[in-house]
Amino acid sequence: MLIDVARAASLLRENDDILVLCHSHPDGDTLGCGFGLMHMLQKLNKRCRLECADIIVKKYQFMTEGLCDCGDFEPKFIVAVDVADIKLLSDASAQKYEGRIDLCIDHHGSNLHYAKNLLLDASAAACAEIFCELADELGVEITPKIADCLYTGISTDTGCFKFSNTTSHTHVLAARLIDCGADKAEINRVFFETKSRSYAALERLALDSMRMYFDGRCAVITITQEMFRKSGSNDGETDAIPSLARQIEGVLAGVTLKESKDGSFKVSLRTHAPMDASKICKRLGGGGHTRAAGCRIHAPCEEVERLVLEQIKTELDEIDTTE
Ligand SMILES: [Mn+2]
Repeated sequence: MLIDVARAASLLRENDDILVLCHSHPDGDTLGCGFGLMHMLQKLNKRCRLECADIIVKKYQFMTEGLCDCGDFEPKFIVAVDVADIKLLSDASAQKYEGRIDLCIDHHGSNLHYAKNLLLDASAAACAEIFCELADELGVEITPKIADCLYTGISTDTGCFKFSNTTSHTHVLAARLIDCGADKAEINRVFFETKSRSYAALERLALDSMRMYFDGRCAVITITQEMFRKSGSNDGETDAIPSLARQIEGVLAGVTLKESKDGSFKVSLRTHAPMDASKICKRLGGGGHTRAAGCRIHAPCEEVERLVLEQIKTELDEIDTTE
């Protein structure tokens, strides 16, 4: 059932022993919302715990400061944040929590309505935007720590306010978070101006792998497990890779094919107008936003690339005929 912010706030107020779920391969938005919500709930003296299927890398550690460990309780209320599809929690968690998620707070238009209650704002650039309003409805003051969490969500999901999803409202909310004490310069330095040496090595291999198609309108990058081994990098620091292909002049569709340990491929698609990334990924079993979407394909690399290129070609042909 679709609900509004006030209803979501009262559900959270009425319940206790709350489990907060973030999506696997966590990013700044899902963790900013997750930990931001944890801080809010603890201000309301609730017991809560956050769960994420993958390791949370060091740069997100600051979000946990000041939270207390509520121990291992049996959850009575389960909230998923920034999770469009229950499968994005991880296969194991999807099985475990199927039919049990009480509330989902999300900004993906492609949300599959798997939760009992869904607070959805597809116009929000980041899910964290919704949490600014939620804090007000909960009557929780936005502390500097909460501001840091939510600002990180907004900044990372908008590519530091550069992506087309950024609205004037995004800036208004970010301004408010700065007034509440968000450490904007430090957050943006860590997330946008800093690369680990292993990541820099991976980025070089990624750029070396780039192939161009369709008169330079599509660029494809492949990240293999072998590249992780060679560079010393890992899956936890690949957030910035998908935008690389789209940065090339003339590219409308930037594709990243990332090999998982099980041999399947996570496809990330970043587009420029008029290409609809969400539409293409939906046809391949995934989803996302208009300019940033993804899917997972269980097939060898060449086959994955062929399937994705086929869909992109269809879109390009359509664009050509409507022009
Ligand atoms: Mn998000």
